[in-house]
Amino acid sequence: MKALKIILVIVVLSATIWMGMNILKNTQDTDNNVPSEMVLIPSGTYRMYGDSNPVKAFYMDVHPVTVGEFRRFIIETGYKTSADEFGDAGVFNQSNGQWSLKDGANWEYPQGKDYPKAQDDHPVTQVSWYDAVAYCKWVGKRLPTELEWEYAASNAGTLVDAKYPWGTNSITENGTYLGNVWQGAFPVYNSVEDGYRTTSPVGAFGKSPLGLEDMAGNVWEWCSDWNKKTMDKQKNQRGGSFLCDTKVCHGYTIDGTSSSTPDTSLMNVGFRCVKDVGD
Ligand SMILES: [Ca+2]
Repeated sequence: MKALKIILVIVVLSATIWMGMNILKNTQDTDNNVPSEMVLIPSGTYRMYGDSNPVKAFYMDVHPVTVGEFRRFIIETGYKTSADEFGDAGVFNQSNGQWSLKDGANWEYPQGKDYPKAQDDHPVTQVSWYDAVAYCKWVGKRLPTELEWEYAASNAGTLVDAKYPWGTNSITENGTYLGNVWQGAFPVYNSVEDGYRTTSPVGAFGKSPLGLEDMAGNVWEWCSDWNKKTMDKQKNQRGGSFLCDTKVCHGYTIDGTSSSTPDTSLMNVGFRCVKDVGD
């Protein structure tokens, strides 16, 4: 009888330990520690510019940093953006198709003070690379490398033959646009078939399979690294913007690229942050 009790205790203890180990394993697999409003991008290998690169797992913001989020940063830190230091920023005139530096244009008034304020749920623009780095640091994050950005856009390397982060080669599905880009004759006629002449609220066009929003169109996004084609004079940008027309600028593909000097602020460039797993 005593032996039977001992066997029973051993069986119960073993079952408890086994269940505990499985709960621990499942917790690790699903990563319940994903920060709010971020997505876990799993580790893997990704080919970019002809080289195969290992990529460590990281967390990425679901959407570009919004005007509302950036406002909190400005209010709480008193930070002065590059555009506010210079007193002007780059604005694109959709009537004549010209870029120019416009007095007073900044993160709050991306088209200048004679246009309405940017809405809180839209991606912040008119931010330099320095501004983007300062914001990410303030929230305990960092900018993604170009490799990390493209790897995330490709759904962690699983989209092999797709041009776009949603997994197909078409910008529309059943007649509905899947990203905020330019329709019409760039640069002078924007037919606004997708509903937005400039920026759109983050997430208005749905999520990628990994759960990321606005990885194509809406605004270009700063990356952390220097652009090799410009001999390290400019910083990389990814994702394309509302000014991208398929016939002229096809930047909103997974591998579409752009770059600007780090002090540049433009009305179609924003950013999102990433964070290392375990930080
Ligand atoms: Ca549009």
